[in-house]
Amino acid sequence: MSTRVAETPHGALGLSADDLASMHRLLLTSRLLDEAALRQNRMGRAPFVVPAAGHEGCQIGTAWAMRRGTDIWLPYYRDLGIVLSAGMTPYEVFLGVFAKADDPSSGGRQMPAHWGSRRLGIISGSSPIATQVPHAAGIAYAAKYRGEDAVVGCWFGDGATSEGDWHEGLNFSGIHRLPVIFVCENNQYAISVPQSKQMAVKDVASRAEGYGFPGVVVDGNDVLACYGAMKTAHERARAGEGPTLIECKTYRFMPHTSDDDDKSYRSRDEVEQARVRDPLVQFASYLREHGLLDDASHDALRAEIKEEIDEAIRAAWDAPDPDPDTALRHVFQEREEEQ
Ligand SMILES: Cc1ncc(C[n+]2csc(CCOP(=O)(O)OP(=O)(O)O)c2C)c(N)n1
Repeated sequence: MSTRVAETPHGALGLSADDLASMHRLLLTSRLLDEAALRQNRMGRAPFVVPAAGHEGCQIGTAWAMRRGTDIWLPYYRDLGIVLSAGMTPYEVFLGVFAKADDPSSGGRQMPAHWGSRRLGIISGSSPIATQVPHAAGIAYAAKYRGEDAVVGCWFGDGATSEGDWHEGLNFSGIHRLPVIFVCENNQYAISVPQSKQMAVKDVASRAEGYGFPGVVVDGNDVLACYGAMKTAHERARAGEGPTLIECKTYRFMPHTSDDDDKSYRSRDEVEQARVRDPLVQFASYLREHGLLDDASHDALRAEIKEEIDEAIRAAWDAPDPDPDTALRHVFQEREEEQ
């Protein structure tokens, strides 16, 4: 006898089987794209990549509560799953990886993974961590002031919460009850520095109390739990009740970047233990339990996405490089005829 949708955990959250299929596609696209980008780096074709593997559950889970075209996205460098959810295509991601002229983030001028897209409402970020937090507060303030319906999503790591910018952004947002959601992807490390050397509290979420709004802890490897927390926060923001801080406990499976050697600060055993809780494996198990996935459909989906990624790599690799004469574009103001 089949379970009625409303009786399932996803049904209780208002998610349909189609929603779950789309979320699963995003999870797999993020993971396979991440692996492909690292291969491009090892082949000498991509100077620098930032792995996202392990974070997909909290990225796609939280992003799913956001509205494309209405809400504003402030991701950080590890947020491949966020920008894919916002609508960035694998081709656009690889334009950035290869620093091509049509890279939507910066026309090939920024480091890869410094996401931005005017079309999608993704606010371009800087390398200094946590600078997007006061930006998010300011954008949310503007939305509230203008009476716009936009909710601002702002993502960052646990290390970002050690920055003054982070505290200032949360404080301002709390005072003005702004429509902003702060999502901490707590992977327990800021490069090599473990959480215990960054803060004297167990949960980042507990810091929200100091700014006068709720802080919640969720299992960042549980896609539906992350979605549920973000959905509640989104409803609060739209109802004028102010910000929420969501802390997703997760883990980064790969080194910090393609230039990092994580063997110097964490054991292989620790990494293997964390992989047991892989958000993709858990989500696929959930789908199987509910009769929404089997081996054949999983294999077919993987093959289809791999082909899409291979094609994106081929097309992005062949795309034109930026014209050296435009190297200073977006750095200094240009005269009309130079643009
Ligand atoms: C203000 C500032 N200090 C230091 C750095 C160097 N840095 C780059 S990423 C990073 C770690 C950030 O860790 P976290 O916020 O936990 O995110 P994660 O990389 O773990 O996803 C550091 C220290 C920086 N970019 N900006």
